[in-house]
Amino acid sequence: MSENLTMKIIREHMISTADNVRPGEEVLVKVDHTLTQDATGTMAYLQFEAMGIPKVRTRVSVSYVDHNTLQTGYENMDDHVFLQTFAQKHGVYFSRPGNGICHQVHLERFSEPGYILLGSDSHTPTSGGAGMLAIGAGGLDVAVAMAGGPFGMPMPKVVGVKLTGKRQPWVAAKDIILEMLRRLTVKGGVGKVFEYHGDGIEDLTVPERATICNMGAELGATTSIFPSDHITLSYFKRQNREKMWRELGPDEGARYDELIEINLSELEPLIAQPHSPDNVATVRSIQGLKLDQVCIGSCTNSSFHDLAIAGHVLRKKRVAQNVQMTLTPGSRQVFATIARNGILADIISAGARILESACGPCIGMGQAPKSGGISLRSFNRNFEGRSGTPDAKVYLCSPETAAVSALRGILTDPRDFEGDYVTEKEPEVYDTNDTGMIIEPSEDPDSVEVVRGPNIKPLPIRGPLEEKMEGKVLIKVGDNITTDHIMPAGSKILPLRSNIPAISEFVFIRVDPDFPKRAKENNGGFIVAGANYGQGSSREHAALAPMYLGVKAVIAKSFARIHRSNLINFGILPLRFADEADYELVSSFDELIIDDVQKQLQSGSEIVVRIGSGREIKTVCDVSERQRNILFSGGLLNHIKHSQAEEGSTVTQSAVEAAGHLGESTMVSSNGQFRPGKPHEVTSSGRKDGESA
Ligand code: MIC
Ligand code: SF4
Repeated sequence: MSENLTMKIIREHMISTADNVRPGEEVLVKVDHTLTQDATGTMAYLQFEAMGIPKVRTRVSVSYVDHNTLQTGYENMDDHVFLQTFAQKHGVYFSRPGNGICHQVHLERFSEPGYILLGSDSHTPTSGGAGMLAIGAGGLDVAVAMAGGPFGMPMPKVVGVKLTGKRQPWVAAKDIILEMLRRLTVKGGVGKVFEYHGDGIEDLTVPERATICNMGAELGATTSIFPSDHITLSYFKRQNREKMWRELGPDEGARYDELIEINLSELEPLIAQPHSPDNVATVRSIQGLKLDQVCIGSCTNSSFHDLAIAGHVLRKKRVAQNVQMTLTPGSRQVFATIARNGILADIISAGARILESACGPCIGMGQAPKSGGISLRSFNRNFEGRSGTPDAKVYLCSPETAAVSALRGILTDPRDFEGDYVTEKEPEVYDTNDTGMIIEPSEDPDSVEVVRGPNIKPLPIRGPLEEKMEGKVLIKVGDNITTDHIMPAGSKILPLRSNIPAISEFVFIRVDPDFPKRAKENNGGFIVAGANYGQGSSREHAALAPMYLGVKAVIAKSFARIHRSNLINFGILPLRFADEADYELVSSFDELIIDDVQKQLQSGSEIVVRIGSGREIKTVCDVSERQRNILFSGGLLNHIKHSQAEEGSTVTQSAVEAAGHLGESTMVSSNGQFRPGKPHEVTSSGRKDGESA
């Protein structure tokens, strides 16, 4: 049967006895690469440490520092030093602060077609631009993968996205993904992988493909992927990693669960309006909007091409007086390249403020707009308050639209730019010297001491699932609640990521400032929500901190994938209204009771919830056997410990057992075996590099 690329990679990595896993049923896969960033990484490594395993068992694991780079107190550098020493001791590569945004650097220096990457960041799918199956997850899932355990996810449906035609000048890759969001919305990708194919993909370089895969996260998708073809090969050559390339694509006439077609010739510049990435309009239809800020950067749009086009537009010109403009190169490699060839000088002369290669304004780490300000950004998320200014209005567009608009001071369709569209050619070979910036694991791990500053607090763990759950509805929220609503980020809160008692004081504060106090006064309780609860980031703190405050269950119309797994991993029941209309029956502060929770969960997926007055509603807890056991134990870490105690086995084996079971062909990479740019022998499927799938 003609197979699509996604299914080829999943099939090769599947750890399962069942041949036919249907979409939605849990599938367990072996993980080849992991990545973490500093805001999720500290917790993930503490969890890995709790499993007692000395060295990661993946083919390659990388720890990046890119989020918490504004150091206004000791906390962030405490985390950086912990991460650096931990990586050296436990077999992990460490990408230093300043080396770039995790997704951009992973694409450049580590990506490998046909492999599975699991990252504790929702934009991990960026490496799908180079033919990887790259999936975002909570830190605990990544910790288990580093311990050699498989990753469980609902078997996705594979949607074929056929690109035809050719873009007009000034129409960017960003406009393709904005078109997807316009058509499908932030819920449209839940449970799906988007696989791009068709003649139109010839029109896209790897970094452009990566932009599309990156922002596929905003569709709620499991991931997005492009084939690995001659365009991928030319990118790998520029990265001095030609030997790590292999050709990989769907079979001729491959079958997809659904099909979407986009004619690139008909596309025009698009923009996402406040406060959701799917609130898409044409730039033309709202042009003229007066701007206060323009930011180019983030893991979506900070590649060489993105900055080169900005340089071309800004050359010998000045940014409008009413606009503050910032520019963030995605990586040191990109930064060095534009510095050497003069593009950076053009951008500086135009008056843009240059920021270090990191997430920066995208996550509210500085550069908050003025009050009520209008900010135009080449980023991927514009949730209310995320910029650091509660009443700012953030619009998302391509670097092309951003640069042209920065000059005029008003939102402008880039096709109205007075000059030609000139794309600077990518360098034949980038600066690929990683020495000292990507630090290799120590060859003498015993001699490395892991440094823990006062910001590193122990991990809180919940007790096992109770017999009966009762408590108040602590908050009732609507549809599309993001993890930024639940656990905000920004420069004040992000430094507390490794200190759960402190960060829990901020849960839901932008929605209801009294939430933490109320949760504590009531010894926890329930959250009631609409559809797509927990969309957006992968931050497990949006489950972990509510768990710390005593939240027992979330009852919602539906959940976003990563957040739902995070809830389970931390022992919070994710309950779905069996009848969505029942959402109306529950109010804030209602007393809810779930009798015999364990029995109910044991005997099926239906869980009956009593509302204080006596009325009953039916909810569904559709979890796999593995997830049910995790919930019984009160979370994944507890479950790992229980498995160990029961079997009397080593933590190493039981940690893996807890998450499923280990296939025979575990990938083992010894320290220093993997070198960016160097080929290596053993692949996850037992193939030799270079052999096609
Ligand atoms: C984001 O873009 O929201 C983040 C910050 O990168 C998060 C991760 C985090 O909260 O640490 C994500 O996308 O997963
Ligand atoms: Fe960083 Fe923003 Fe990308 Fe998240 S979306 S990884 S905060 S640049």
